[in-house]
Amino acid sequence: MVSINIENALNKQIRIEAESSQIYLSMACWAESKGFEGVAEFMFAQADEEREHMLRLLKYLTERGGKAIISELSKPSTDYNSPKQMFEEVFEHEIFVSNSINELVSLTFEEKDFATHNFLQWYVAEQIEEESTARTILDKINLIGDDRSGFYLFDKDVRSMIAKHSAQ
Ligand code: OFO
Repeated sequence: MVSINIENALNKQIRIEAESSQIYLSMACWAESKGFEGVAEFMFAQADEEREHMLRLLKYLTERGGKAIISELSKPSTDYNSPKQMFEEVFEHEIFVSNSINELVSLTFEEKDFATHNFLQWYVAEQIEEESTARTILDKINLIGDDRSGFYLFDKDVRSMIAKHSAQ
């Protein structure tokens, strides 16, 4: 059985993961509308992954005798100035999520809930992975600079990162 504090914190994280999925879905739509098909595919895959993260939390909470709450979600941005600005937002968002996971882990120590602590280790590792992916993509964008033809290759390159990311 989880404590009420852990239940509330897990529900907060369920909402954050669901919002992450919406954010990436919105980014996928923007990328598609601008002709960045590889980026759009990458974002659709990210949105699916975030939904999986949400479901994994929800199932764990239910399994431990807590009540999962499905709440309303904030509306994500629908417009971006450039792929660069969009991926900067991805990076910032993933740092925000990592901080939230870290707070949750620290709460499990306070509550002496070592089962939830173990469960959350998967998320700690996943966040390292996601921050690193966003950083790699931003590095690529910075290398391209203003070279418009470079964006064609960039788009293909980002598409190829989908398989690698989900295979891990
Ligand atoms: Fe759920 O991993 Fe990103 O946010």
